[in-house]
Amino acid sequence: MLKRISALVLAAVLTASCGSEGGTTATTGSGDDTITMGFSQVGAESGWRTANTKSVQDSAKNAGVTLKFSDAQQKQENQIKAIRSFIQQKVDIIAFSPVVESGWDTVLQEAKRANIPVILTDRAVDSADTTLYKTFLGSDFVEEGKKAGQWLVEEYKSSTDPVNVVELQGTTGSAPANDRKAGFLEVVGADPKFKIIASQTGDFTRAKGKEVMEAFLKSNPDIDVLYAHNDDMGLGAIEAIEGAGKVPGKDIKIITVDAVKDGMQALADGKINFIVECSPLLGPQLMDLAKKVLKGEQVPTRVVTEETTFTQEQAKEVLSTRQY
Ligand code: GYE
Repeated sequence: MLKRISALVLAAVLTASCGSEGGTTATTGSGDDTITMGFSQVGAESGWRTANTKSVQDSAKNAGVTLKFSDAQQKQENQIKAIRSFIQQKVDIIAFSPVVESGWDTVLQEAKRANIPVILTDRAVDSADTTLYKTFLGSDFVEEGKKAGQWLVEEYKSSTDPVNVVELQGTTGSAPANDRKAGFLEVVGADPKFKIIASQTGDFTRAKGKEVMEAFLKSNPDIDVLYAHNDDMGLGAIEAIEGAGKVPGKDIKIITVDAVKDGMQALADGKINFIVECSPLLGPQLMDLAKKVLKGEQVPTRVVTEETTFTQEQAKEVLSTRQY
C-alpha cells in the first residue's frame, strides 16, 4: 500500500515537472516556518479582481504567509499549469479561484495524491468528488442573481406592458455567470411580461461589455433594461448607450453586480439603477482557513460571504467609505 502511494506521488511530481508554468508568478513573504501558499488567480479582468488580488496579497503579508501568486490571464490551462507547478514546489497549501467550473478533477487528484490541501476561493468547481478540496470560500451567486431579479420585479410591479431585458453574461462556463443567470431567471421567469430579448457574454470586462452592448443596441431598438453580471461590463455598456444617444439609468435601466467604487459612483450619479454587492475582500478569511486546515482543524465545507444591495440613494451615502 505504502509503495503504491509513493508511486502515485512520484507520478504526480513527474507529471508536474513536465509543464512549464503559465501566466506570471511572484513570491512575497518570508520566514522559515511560515506557511507557503500557492495562489492561482483568474486574471485582472475587472475592478473586483484587482481588489480581490490586493486583499489576498495584503492578508498573506499580515498573516505571515509566504504567497506564490500566479495570474492565469483568464485561461484554465494556465491555472492547471500553475497548480502543477505549486505541487512540484511542494507548497503547504494551494488556493485558487477557478476561471470555469468544469475540468478540474485530474489536477485536483494530483494535489490530493501529493497531500497538498486545496481551498477554493471566490468561484466553485463542479467536481462530483468534494474530497478534492477542503472548503469553498465565496459568495452565493444564485442569491445575487435572485436579488437582481427581485429589484426588477418590484420596479415594474405596477406595469403590465412587456419589459425587454438584455443580459451581459460573465465569462462563459464560470460559476458566477452560470449562477447569476440562473438566480435571475428563477425570479423574473415567473412573470411572462419580462422578456430576455438578447443574452451574450462580455467576459466580465469593460471593453467587451461596451462592444456587446453596441451590438445589442443595433439589433434591438426597444431595450428597457440591462442586467450585467458585473459592474465593469455595465460601465462599458453605459458608454455604448450614451454613444447611441440614449440616457443610461433612464431610457435603459441598469442592474449590475459587485459594487466596486466605479460602479457605485455610476449608481450615485444615476447611470446605474441597482447594484447587488459581491465582496472581493476574501483574503483575511482565506488565511484563517488555510491555517486551520494545516493545523488539522475541522473547517466548514462552505463559507459564504455576507453581502447586501444598493439603490442610488444608498450609494450616495456609502460611496466615500467603500473599501474597494
Ligand atoms: O463578479 C467579476 C469578476 O468571480 C465574483 O469575477 C467574481 C467575478 C466578479 O471578474 O467582476
